Amino acid sequence: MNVSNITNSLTKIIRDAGKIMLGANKNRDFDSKAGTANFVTAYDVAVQDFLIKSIKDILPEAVFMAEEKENDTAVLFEKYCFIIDPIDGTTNFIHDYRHSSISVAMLCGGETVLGMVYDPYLDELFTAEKGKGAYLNGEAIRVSKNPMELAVVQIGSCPYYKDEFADKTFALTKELFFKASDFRRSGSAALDLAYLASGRCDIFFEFRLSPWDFAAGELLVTEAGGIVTKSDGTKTARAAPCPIFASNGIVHEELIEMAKGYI
Ligand code: LIP
Repeated sequence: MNVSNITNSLTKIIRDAGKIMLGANKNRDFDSKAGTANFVTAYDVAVQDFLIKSIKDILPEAVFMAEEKENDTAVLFEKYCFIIDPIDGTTNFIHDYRHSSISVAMLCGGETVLGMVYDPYLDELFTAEKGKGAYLNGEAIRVSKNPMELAVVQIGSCPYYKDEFADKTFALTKELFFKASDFRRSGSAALDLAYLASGRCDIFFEFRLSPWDFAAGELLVTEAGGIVTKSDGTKTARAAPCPIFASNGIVHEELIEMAKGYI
């Protein structure tokens, strides 16, 4: 199997999945999931079902880890495992806030070899293949060269785990606010990582993210020259949620030194 062949097929599949999001009517009925403020809509499920069917049509042996299904972490080490967030930024989607994305990563034997994050509202498709760089709609992208004092920091607020993470999230945000230029909170971790990869921001952190939130975006950042670790500077996980600390690389050591105060 040639990864680039999958990239070509997946490009059409993910854009077609985006049409499901754009076709959503104003009725964004949702169900609540575990935790606070954690929602799923019929569109999350429809996009996920479409992606899984379409990928299996081109790669019958594919297996999946996805947000809106029961998952067995053993699939992560299969020959072709796809990690899917059908709508990253579901709360934004429910509010018709128009900043949500579809995130798909492909792992071969546990290694991420392909990542795609698609924003259907702006028709922006961020892609990366392991060792081949990162791209936005086919144009090469790179992380910024900004030092800390010029950095724009994207934060994730762990809204499903407010009691556990609110204090440290906003304390670290305040510390960064005084050392960097400013902060943003978009509501889509996958797009935050894609924006970091394209130099639109310089730091992203969230103290708890699931693999489907970041698996594709992490490859975008590293292929664009950035660094992604846990809050202690160690390698990220795929089998369980973990903290995600990403940067343009220039400010990573300083970021992780600051994070030590909040582990
Ligand atoms: C969301 C992320 C967001 C994070 C939320 C949630 P979802 O993904 O994109 O940045 O703060 O906790 O994980 O649940 O909308 O796919």
